[in-house]
Amino acid sequence: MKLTWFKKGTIYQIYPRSFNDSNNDGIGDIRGIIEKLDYIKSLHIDIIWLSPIFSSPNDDNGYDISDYCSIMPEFGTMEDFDELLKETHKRGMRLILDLVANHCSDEHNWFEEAKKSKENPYRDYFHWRKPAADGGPPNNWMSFFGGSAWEFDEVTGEYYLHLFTRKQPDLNWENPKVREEIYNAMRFWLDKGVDGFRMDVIPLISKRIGYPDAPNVGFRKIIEDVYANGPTVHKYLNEMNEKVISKYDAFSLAEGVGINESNAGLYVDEDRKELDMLYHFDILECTIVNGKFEEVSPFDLIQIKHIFKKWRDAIHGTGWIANAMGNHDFARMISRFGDDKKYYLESSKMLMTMMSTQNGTLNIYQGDEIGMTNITLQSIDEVRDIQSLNFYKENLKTNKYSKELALEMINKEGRDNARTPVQWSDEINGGFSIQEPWLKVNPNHTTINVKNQENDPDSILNFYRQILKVRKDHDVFVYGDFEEIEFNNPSLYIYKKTLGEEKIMVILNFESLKGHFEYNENLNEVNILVNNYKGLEIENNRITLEPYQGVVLDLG
Ligand code: TEU
Ligand code: CA
Repeated sequence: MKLTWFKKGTIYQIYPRSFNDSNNDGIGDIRGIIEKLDYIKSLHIDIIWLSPIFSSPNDDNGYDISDYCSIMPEFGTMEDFDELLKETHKRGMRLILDLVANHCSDEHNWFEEAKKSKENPYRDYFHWRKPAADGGPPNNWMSFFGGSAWEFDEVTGEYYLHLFTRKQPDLNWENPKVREEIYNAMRFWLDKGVDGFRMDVIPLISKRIGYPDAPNVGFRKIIEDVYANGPTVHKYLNEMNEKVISKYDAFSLAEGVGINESNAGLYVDEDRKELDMLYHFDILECTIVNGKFEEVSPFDLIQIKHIFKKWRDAIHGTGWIANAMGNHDFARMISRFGDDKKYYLESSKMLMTMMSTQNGTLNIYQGDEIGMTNITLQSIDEVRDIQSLNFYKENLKTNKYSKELALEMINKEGRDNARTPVQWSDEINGGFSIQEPWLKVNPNHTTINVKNQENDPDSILNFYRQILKVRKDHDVFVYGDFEEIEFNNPSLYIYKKTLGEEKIMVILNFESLKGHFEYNENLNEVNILVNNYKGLEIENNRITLEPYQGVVLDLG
């Protein structure tokens, strides 16, 4: 296994709209990010990933791009971006952008041309099909955000494909011109000195020939078997690597939607020269049985252990993954996996201890470093996310759930939870902006905020700093061989990791009760590297853990 800067690196994801508003118009922006670069650096971050910053009508907050080589005016100018890149590099960090190449905006010039006529030179940039015999959509494909994945276009009498909203038409990757356009956009940013890309829904770019109907199975299975992993996906990723990425000191991080442990290697095995790493959805979706808002299952530690194990095995020695417990598409990690009330501090730090000691690149999402929690929006008027709004609208038609319940479901799993403005201080709007922000600030900003935590040595923020520094100093955290202890223990997660002379043991208690663990060696003398409590009860070979206690012991 080759050791590289991006493998050992810690990635910090910024959702620019919600990060920091420098000109007080209620929307986060690039200058707002520049203001906070020293803060990001203080977390021992190596790589910053920016969610899309390109021109966009914002149907899906920038994931609907209308010009790949421009900056969204709300976020600033190209000069602002150049300065951000320069200032990031000056601090020894890297910057990657979010490449949304499966689809663009319906307001992109390509689509505006394409819909003019069947003969238009841009027509073939998209997927157009004749209506079915009854005039309905060409097949039964459903959009990720509800409703048919096909939209009828009156002018030419055909349907176009959109796996996301109707304002996000899918690009036709079979067309070499489309691929060249995307590669050129990549080159534009790489030539500026950008260090790589996070690749949005990249497994979806190749569509199945003949657009066959999806079978009647769960949506996740449909994604894997029908939407993702199409027949030409590897050919094009290989081409993209050869023609673009490999020419620069840059890397690619794939959003692994529809990728499972059996086909992951095809995307990230080093000798295949496609992508550098991927993050999978198994942890992120482990409580979601099928649909986003429905069938939520309780959190289960044994399941988490299985997921980490299966991914370690899948790519061991050949490929690489990134690990994430949260991002802009999911509710807040502490609210989903920890205890955001009584053991708020302890469980936040314990989860971070688990994440920082897993093999793989670590992905952190803005605000998780201060333990930001879910928000309770009071009415549908406060909801901003298109996925939640579509779910609500769809439900009004079907009346499957009461309006109150639908809002409750949105509050539990909706993406706005992760998108509320970052809480910098206890001031108005959490110090994000003086102007009313585009999405409500969590009222708990009066207690949960960066400023408070800066001054508190026991804060989540300072714990993140401490453990990320330890991770940086100990390669065993990232590359160590993993040995599972008491795998079937449903309350404790225990593992040893070894790399050369370095040897650590991680013990994590996932319960709000004390936990006990007996080891086959005397532990009295061991050095404690990380601990989310002040002390640790050790008696010879027996350890007693406090609720949600997590420790890393140095056995070396
Ligand atoms: O997400 C793709 C994706 O699979 C998500 O739609 C995911 O299933 C869902 O959000 C979980 O609730 C990417 C982006 O991360 C997301 O923000 C975009 O909306 C989407 O692609 C379309 O570009
Ligand atoms: Ca602004």
